[in-house]
Formats: sequence, C-alpha cells, structure tokens
Amino acid sequence: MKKALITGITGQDGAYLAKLLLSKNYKVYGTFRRASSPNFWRLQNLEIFSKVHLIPADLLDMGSLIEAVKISDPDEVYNMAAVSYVSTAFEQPVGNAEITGTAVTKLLEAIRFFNPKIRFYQASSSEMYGNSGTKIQNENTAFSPASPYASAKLYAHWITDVYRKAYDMFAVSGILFNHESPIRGLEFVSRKISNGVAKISLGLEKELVLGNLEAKRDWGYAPEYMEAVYLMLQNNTPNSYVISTKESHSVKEFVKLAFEEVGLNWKKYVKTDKKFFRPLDVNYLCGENSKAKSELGWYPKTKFKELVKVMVNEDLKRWKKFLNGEFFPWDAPMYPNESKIAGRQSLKKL
Ligand code: NDP
Ligand code: GDR
Repeated sequence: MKKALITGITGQDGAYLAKLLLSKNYKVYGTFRRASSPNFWRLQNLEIFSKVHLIPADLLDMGSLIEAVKISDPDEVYNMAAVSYVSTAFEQPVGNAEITGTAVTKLLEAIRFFNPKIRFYQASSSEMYGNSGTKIQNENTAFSPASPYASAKLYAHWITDVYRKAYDMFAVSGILFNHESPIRGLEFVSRKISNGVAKISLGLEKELVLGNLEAKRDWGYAPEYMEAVYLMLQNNTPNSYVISTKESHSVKEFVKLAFEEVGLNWKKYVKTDKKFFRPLDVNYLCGENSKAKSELGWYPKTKFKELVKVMVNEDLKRWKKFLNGEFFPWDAPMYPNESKIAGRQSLKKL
C-alpha cells in the first residue's frame, strides 16, 4: 500500500486530494494546525474524516515537518499548505513569505535528510505570471509576480526546481490556474458569489459587495485538478505542468451567470467597494494546458458555466437545509459578513 503525506489537508485541495488518494488505496496522512476551534468540516463534508491519519504540524516549525515525514514515512509528499488568499498576503507579507515561500525549503530539507526517494509535489500558481501581457500562459511564459503571495510562490517554485536538479529528487511543481468547488473558502470570489447569490435568493441577504469586476481568470473544477496533481507524481520523469481550462472569464461574467441561475438580475444586487480592490491585481489569466493533455492524458471536463451552476446550486441546497434545521458539516453560518471586517482599509496605497 502506498503512503502519502498531504500538508494542508484541511483546505480545499488537500481534502479533495485525500479523497482521490483514498480511492486509489493509499494510506493518507495529513498535517493540520492545532486551532482553538476545529476546522475539519471539508473532510467531514467529503466523508473521509475517519479515513485519514492526522499529524499536527506547522510549516513555520521545521521540527514538526521532520516529525510528520518520519511518522508517515511516505512515498509521496504533496505540499498544499500556504497562505492561499492573495489579499491576506498583502496584509501579512512577511508571514506569507515564510509560510508560502521559505517553509518549502524546510519541507524539502526534511525529505532530503529522511529519504530523498520520496516524490514531492509543490502547489505552484498561475498568480506567478502576474500581468505578463501574454494572451495565453504556458510552462515557458516568463513569471512576473504582482503580490507578496505570488512572489513567495515563485521562490517555492524555483527552490523545488533547484532540489530536483541539485539532488536528483523527484520534486515537481504544478502551475495550477484558479480552481473552485462548493468547498472553496468563502473569502475567494467564486464562493463569495455563490454563497451571496444563494442567500439573496432566499431573502437572507440584500446585496453582494465585491471589488474588481473586470479581472479575468481561468476557472476550473477543483476535484478534476487534483487528478492532474496525482498524475504528475506518477510520471516517469519529474516535470512541471500548467493545469487550466484554456478559457478566461471576468468576475462580472461569473456574477451574471450566478444570478441568472436563481432567476435574478445581478445589477439590482451587486455593489462594489474600494475595500475589496487590491493594491495591485492580476487583470487577466488564461492557461495553455496542451502539455498536460499530451503527456499526462489530463484535460478539464467541467467548464465555466457548469462550475458556476454547481456552486450556486450547492450553496442554495445548503441554506435550504439549514433553514429546515438540519445539521451538517458546513462553513457559511459561522462566517462574518466581509463588509463588516475592518482592516482591509490598510490595503489602500499609503
Ligand atoms: P486553502 O486555503 O483551502 O488551504 C490551505 C491549507 O494550508 C489549509 O489546510 C491551511 O490550514 C494550510 N496552512 C496555512 N498555513 C499553514 C501553516 N503555517 N502550517 C501548516 N498549514 C498551513 O487553499 P487551496 O486548497 O485552495 O490551495 C491549496 C494550495 O494550492 C495552496 O498552496 C494554494 O496556494 C495553491 N493554489 C491554489 C489554487 C486554487 O485555485 N485553489 C491555484 C493555484 C495554487 P488551516 O485550515 O489550518 O488554515
Ligand atoms: P485569486 O482568487 O486572487 O485569483 O487567487 P480570488 O477569488 O481571491 O480573486 C479572483 C479575482 O476576483 C477579484 N475580486 C474579488 N476577490 C475576492 N476574493 N473578493 C471580492 O470581493 C472580489 N471582487 C473582485 C480579485 O481582485 C481577483 O482579481 C486564487 C487563490 O486560490 C490563490 O491561492 C491561487 O494561487 C490563485 O487563485 C490561482
């Protein structure tokens, strides 16, 4: 039986990847951060909570990473942990550099000392391209990070490359474009919209306040992207791949489709507030996935329209269940209205 260690198993990707690996008969270990309130809802939602082996660890603490690698003695390590919300990285740039960036070296060192034969996956991001000015981004497009998050990811990307070349380790990075799902964090725009639309259509909320509606992203479906991640570590040779849908859509298009799904006109409900604009934003991303198609046999099945539909309908179903008094693992009722969160003002240019 193969063994895998997933950092960030409590997040969207970690949870879906754990489910996928369990279905392939892996013994799955996952790191989690001890918190005063439990945050295992995604593992519970996917019905795998009792099937994974949890190890307390923090990317800031090298000892805990060594311990995690030792305890799990894995064939494969998937580094999914990071400060993944780009706005937070603007608010906490130093902490982000350490968690999203340099911590990856700690993990690679732990692997190198314990067993350099372990295969390693680093969660790289399309944000590394920033505003590259190219129509479509592939594995050879120059990086031009536009946030502390993207800068930290770029460091992690290159250090993974260095360990592969210097120590002959099977260490690869997947350059994944945005991927969403009903278990996406509520602060990301896709889920903020699907949750907001569901609440508005049920009369629980009156408006949806957003930031930059013109930004364009290449949005795919998270469970499918985890299949690509898995395939990258099964490859004969270690290689980097772009994973994307090859379609780019604006936030405005996402909003419009989401409201149409519940028969409402978005213009009556959506407002914008400077508070949700970033000091620097990535305006356009669209990924070329032909290398993944030809070498991994991977291609996206769920495209933009279907993704919006799935997310809105799932949030609608959940709020209806909630209003019926049903209990189930879910995040939204515990989440504050973002407009009431102070502090984002500090994102304004000084
Ligand atoms: P999430 O934000 O849902 O999950 C992030 C995970 O990282 C959580 O489990 C979180 O734990 C953990 N984490 C954060 N800080 C630490 C720390 N100091 N020590 C240990 N664990 C920590 O992100 P996603 O699942 O969406 O993304 C997974 C990875 O892929 C991330 O690295 C992200 O940057 C990257 N990525 C994501 C894309 C996307 O579209 N989803 C696209 C490209 C890259 P906790 O629950 O305790 O907060
Ligand atoms: P992103 O995702 O920054 O692309 O990073 P996010 O959903 O946060 O933003 C996408 C675009 O939408 C615009 N936007 C808003 N964003 C948020 N969160 N909230 C709003 O109210 C809002 N209004 C407009 C943003 O300005 C942006 O242009 C995600 C993360 O998962 C990263 O970890 C990952 O690396 C990249 O995707 C690929």
